[in-house]
Parts: sequence; structure tokens; C-alpha cells
Amino acid sequence: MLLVIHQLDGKRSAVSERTFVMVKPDGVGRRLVGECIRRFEQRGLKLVGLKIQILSTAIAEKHYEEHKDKPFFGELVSFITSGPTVQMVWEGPDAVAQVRKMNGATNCAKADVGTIRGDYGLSMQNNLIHASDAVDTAVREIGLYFEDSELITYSQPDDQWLL
Ligand code: FUP
Repeated sequence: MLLVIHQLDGKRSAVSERTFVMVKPDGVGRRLVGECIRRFEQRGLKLVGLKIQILSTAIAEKHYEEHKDKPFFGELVSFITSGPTVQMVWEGPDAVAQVRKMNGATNCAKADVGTIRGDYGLSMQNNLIHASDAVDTAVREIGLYFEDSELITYSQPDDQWLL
């Protein structure tokens, strides 16, 4: 979802995007929701949608439909539906790629230290957090969890320093 092209100076510009982020049952269970939010906020991203829910099997299967033929699909669906999850939409320049970088590699054991997965996990399945891997994926995933009316547009006093 391309929103605005910010002219940063004569040479640079950044495209503002929205990306979908979900703290998984292990992240909620380990009380890491605040830590995830703190990192994205302090990086300069803007929270424009937020909810907490235990996913139904139907929505979990839809979310992970690209993996439906993989051997780990059943375990993945039962893990993601096993407890509360937090859904968020974050907005900002290059948000999709920046959040993926901040989350780290899928397998926490291989994720760089300094990323959420690299700092708080060691597991492949229990990897704490999900984020969209491309702008079109973000549009699909945001649509799975949020109505348009649940996402807000607003400005903040420090926007001028962050774009
Ligand atoms: P990511 O894009 O980092 O969320 O990872 P993928 O879409 O490749 O995988 C989705 C989830 O499936 C991962 F978060 C963890 C799980 N998974 C496994 O359990 N085993 C695998 O071999 C690959 C992924």
C-alpha cells in the first residue's frame, strides 16, 4: 500500500507503506508485546491499527495458505491458534522491509543479535513475531485482520524529524 513519497532532500526519497505485524502466542506468553511495540515506535514507525485475539483455525489456515502443502503446516496452525496473538499495522518509510529487518531471520537461532528474534528466541517455530514479506502481502494480510475503518491516519509532532 503506497501512501506518500516523502522528499527527504534533493537526492533521497522514501515511500511510506503500511505493513502487518503479529506477535505470536509465544511472544504474548513471554510478555514481549511491549518490547516489540517499543522497538517499532522508537525506530520512528507509526502504529495505525492494533488488536488482540485468539485466532480461529480458519483464519490461521488462510494466513499461512502459502505453506498448506508443507510438512510443518499442521503444527504451525495449532501453534498460532494456541493462545492470544496481537495484530498491528505499522506505517512509515519502507516499513515492510524495515520491520522484516528488525524481526530477523525466520529461525531465531540464525537471526542476528539486535533483532527481535535474535535477542529473544532460539526456535524456528516459536519465533515470536510475524511481519509481511512484501507490500502486496501486507495488503492481503491487513485485509485479513482489519476493516478499513479500524485503521487510522494521523500526524505526530515529530513527523518532521522522521521522514
Ligand atoms: P517468515 O516469513 O519469517 O514469517 O517465515 P515463513 O513464512 O517462511 O514461515 C512461516 C512460519 O512457519 C515461520 F514463522 C515458522 C514456521 N516454519 C517452520 O515451523 N518450519 C519451517 O521449516 C519453516 C517455517
